[in-house]
Amino acid sequence: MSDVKKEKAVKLADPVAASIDPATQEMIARAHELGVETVFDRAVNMKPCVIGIQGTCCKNCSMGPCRLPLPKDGIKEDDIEVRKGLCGASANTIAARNFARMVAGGAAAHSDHGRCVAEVFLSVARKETDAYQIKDPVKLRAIAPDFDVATTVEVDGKQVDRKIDEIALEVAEKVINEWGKPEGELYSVKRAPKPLYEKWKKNGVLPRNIDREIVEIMHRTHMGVDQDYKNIVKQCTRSAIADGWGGSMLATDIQDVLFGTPTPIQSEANLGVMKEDHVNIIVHGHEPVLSEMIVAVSQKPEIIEYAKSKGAKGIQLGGICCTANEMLQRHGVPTVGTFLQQELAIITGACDAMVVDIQCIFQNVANVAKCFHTKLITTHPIAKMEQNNVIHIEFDEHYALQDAEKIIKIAIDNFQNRKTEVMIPKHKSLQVAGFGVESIEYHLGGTYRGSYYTLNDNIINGRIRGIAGVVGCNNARTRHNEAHITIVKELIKNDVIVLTTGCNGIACAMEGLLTPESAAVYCGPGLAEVCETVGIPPVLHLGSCVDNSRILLAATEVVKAGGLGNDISDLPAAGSAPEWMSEKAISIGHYFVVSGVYTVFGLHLPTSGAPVFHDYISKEIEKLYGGKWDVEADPIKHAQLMIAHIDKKRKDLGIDKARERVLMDMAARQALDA
Ligand code: SF4
Ligand code: MSK
Repeated sequence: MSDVKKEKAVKLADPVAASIDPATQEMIARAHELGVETVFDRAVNMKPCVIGIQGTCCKNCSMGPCRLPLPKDGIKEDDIEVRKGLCGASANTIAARNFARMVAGGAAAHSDHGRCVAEVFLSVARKETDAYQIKDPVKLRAIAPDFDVATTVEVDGKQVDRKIDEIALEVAEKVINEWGKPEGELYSVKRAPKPLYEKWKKNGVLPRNIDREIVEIMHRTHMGVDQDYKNIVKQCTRSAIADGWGGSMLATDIQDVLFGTPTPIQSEANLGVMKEDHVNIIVHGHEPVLSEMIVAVSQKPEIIEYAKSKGAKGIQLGGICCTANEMLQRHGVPTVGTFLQQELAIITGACDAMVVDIQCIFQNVANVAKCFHTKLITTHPIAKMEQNNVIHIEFDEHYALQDAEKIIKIAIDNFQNRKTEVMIPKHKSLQVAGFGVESIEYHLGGTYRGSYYTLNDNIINGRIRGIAGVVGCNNARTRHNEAHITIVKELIKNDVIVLTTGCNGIACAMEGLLTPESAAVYCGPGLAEVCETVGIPPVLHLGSCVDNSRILLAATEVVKAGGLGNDISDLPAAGSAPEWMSEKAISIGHYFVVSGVYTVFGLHLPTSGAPVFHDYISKEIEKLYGGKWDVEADPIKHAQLMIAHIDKKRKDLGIDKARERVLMDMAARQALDA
């Protein structure tokens, strides 16, 4: 049936060693039974390149690849003179160039996603499409001032609200300009705490426009251009800020305006959400522009009737990766799985169509789909596949509903073509997702003060020890979900509240950590008390990869609420990507770091072959921005590093001993600030 049986001496993954998740283990075993190869098998058969892991292989010109492994006896004083590429590039230069190119790749992915959403918003504002509407005019009015767009106008000497259509058009034109405006700086960098903005200004890293910063990385890392690792890091800092505080933040804001700002919503997660007697449509990727339409069309009575006419009981939508997070946070569509479960969803035999847009899609899903009846549909002009079983239906926002209907009908028509016995694992968990800056304020803010004061008070009195942003992918080089779950459990056990996005959010959902009830089971007494009092989970799911911008803005709100210093770097907070794999993760990590966050990555960082460069981003950079990189593969040590950092910040703030709840008045807050 597949490649596995054809090839000789191919090792198969041990399901239990490959994942902590029982549904995943069952499906890996099922794949072996059916002879279908998955990423877990490929990971045991192909070893990664050691020099690539160290970050010191350069292929930026055809005199290379030049490979500079770390000498077994360590580096010497004259390292940059003796360990070098044909052009003389040192290990530091090569590792910094590779690192910067990863930031460029990640920033480009997030920001091009943002551009696509901004283009749809402009079409809506220009009334060129009626498939989308402005679902959250309140959010549009709230963000308009960030773009110097007035929300009121003077009439007869009085200020009255401007029409929402006028605001939309003006904001849309300003937003689309952020990718290529010829002068000035990005509007949204001013949303950062003032001291952070001043640090960026002083260090010359304020982004000018989004595209330019990415292009400049590609130029500066071309053969024979920038050869000073510190100067290269400066540019990747500017590009990372253009991602987190630019392209990603714009994507999040405009998606909220168009599709609605998420509010907490209940759903389920894991492969067990698929239903044997329903048409199962799985949407995978990142951009909600398509998935919003799929959700809308799948709920139409005539479409449900059509599904029934083909023998199905209904339509079951499900998501994988960040499209899952987008559909979950706004509509409660259940999550089928993380990045590493995409092939497994097809192997259930019940996936009638997998619809993909952009990012994190394995090319091998096409090979797996060939073994089943599954229709694999690509929808984005920049993301096609070479296999001949893939259908391409290019999604056009001007005909959004028609395109979505066409796709859903293909899935429905395919329901009767199932050929392999269906096996859907029973495992699924309840989850509450859909948190954001606004809903954290609602749940954890004082009702009469309407801000983050209650959260801050609970941090000051020690019930909440600190805040962790734990995000990012899965990686087949490590046991699926093990580091995600171990780290998050260790943090909440120690009263650290966790903000999550991306595949970490999905992993936590699968483990049942996104329910308020989990607080009593897994949290330390302080965090458990807060969660039980306000009815929130100890792990707050803030959405997709671009929604890491929500974490930046939530941290900014905590700073604004007072009592915890003047900048993000003063907060008892830390970041983590336990099982990272993508270039986007490196861009996110870097914008966390240069926003003042101590950020720990699991597995390894592609910097170990250049210890001087590694020291720069993991030590010296803290003096410039207040945050720094760290790397720790052991999940308990990883969490403990974060907790130690949080405790250090508590000590610096003078709140390390204040374990009893003290109601803070303004004078007390100011005294803490002083
Ligand atoms: Fe080698 Fe220099 Fe070319 Fe890189 S740019 S491949 S180090 S010669
Ligand atoms: S989907 S980038 S594997 S988090 Fe955003 Fe998951 Fe990482 Fe893709």
